[in-house]
Amino acid sequence: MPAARTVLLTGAAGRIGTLMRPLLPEYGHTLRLFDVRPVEGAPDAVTADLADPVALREAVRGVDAVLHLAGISLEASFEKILKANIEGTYRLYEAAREAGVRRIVFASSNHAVGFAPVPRPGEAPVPVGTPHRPDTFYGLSKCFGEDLAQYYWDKHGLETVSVRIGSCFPEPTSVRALSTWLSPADCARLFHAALTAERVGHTVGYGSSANTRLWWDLSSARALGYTPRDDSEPYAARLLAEQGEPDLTDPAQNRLGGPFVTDPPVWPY
Ligand code: NAI
Ligand code: 15L
Repeated sequence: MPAARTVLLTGAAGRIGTLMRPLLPEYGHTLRLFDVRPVEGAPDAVTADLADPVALREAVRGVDAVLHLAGISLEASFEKILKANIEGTYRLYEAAREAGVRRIVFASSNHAVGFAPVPRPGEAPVPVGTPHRPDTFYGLSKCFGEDLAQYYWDKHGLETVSVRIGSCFPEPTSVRALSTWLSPADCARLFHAALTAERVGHTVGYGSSANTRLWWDLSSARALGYTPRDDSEPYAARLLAEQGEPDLTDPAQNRLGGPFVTDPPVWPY
C-alpha cells in the first residue's frame, strides 16, 4: 500500500480525532474530516451524522481508507448505543462497500473483552483470540463492530483492522492506565501501520504502548509493522503513591475493563 493516502477520519472532533489530526499528515496521509459536531479550525470538515447515508456516501467517495473513530465512547443507554455505534457503523460499512473503499481501521476497545481477567503476575498476557466478554452495552457494540468487520471481509473483501484501544490520553491518569495506556504518538504509529500494511484481511489487535505493566498481547499489532516506543512506567511511582497498589480482589480492578465492569460503571476511571 502506498504511504500517501486519502483517509476519511470519522469522529474527527473527538479526543483521539483531535490528537490524530496533526500527527497522521506527518505520515503522508491526507485527511477528510467527518463528525456530527463541527471540527474546530477545520471549515472543510463534513458535519453530519453516521445515521445519514447520503452524507456518508459523499464522504467516502474517492478515499483510500477510513479511520472510524466516531461513536459514543462510554457507556450509554442501549438505544443510544444502537443508533450511533451499531447502526452507524453498519451504515459506514455499507457506504464504504458501495464506493469500493478497500480498508477500514475500526476503533474497537478493550471493553469488547472487558470481563476477561487481568493476568496475575507470571501469567501470559491476554491473547487477541480471547472470547468476547463485553463489560457494557458500549463494549457489546465494539464486539458487533468486530463481527461486522469480519463479515464484510468474508463476504465483500473489504479489509479491516480492528484496534482494541486501551486508554489513549496524553498521559496515563490512573494505576489501571499504567497497563492500558496508548500514547498519542504510538496511536498514530499504530493507525499508520494499520492503514498501510500490505494485506490485513480482518486483523484484530490491541492498541497500547510498550508498557512494562501491559496486560495483553501486542503481537498481531506488531505484525502489521507497529513498533511502540512509549512506556507508562515513568508515571508509575507518582500514580501508585497517589492511588495505591492495585487490589486484585476488587471486581473493578481484576478485570480488563476496570470500572466499566461494575453496575453502574464507576466514573471517573
Ligand atoms: P470521543 O467521544 O471523544 O469522540 C467521538 C466522536 O464521535 C465525537 O467527536 C462525537 O461527536 C462523534 N460522534 C458520536 N456519534 C456520532 C455520530 N452518530 N455521527 C458522527 N459522529 C459522531 O471519543 P474518543 O476518546 O476520541 O474515541 C474515539 C473512538 O475510539 C471511539 O469509537 C471510542 O469508542 C474508541 N476508543 C477510545 C478509547 C480512548 O482511550 N480514548 C479507548 C478505546 C476505544
Ligand atoms: C474506552 O473504550 C473509552 O472510550 C475511553 O474513554 C477509556 O475509558 C478507555 O476505554 C479505557 O478503558 O480506559
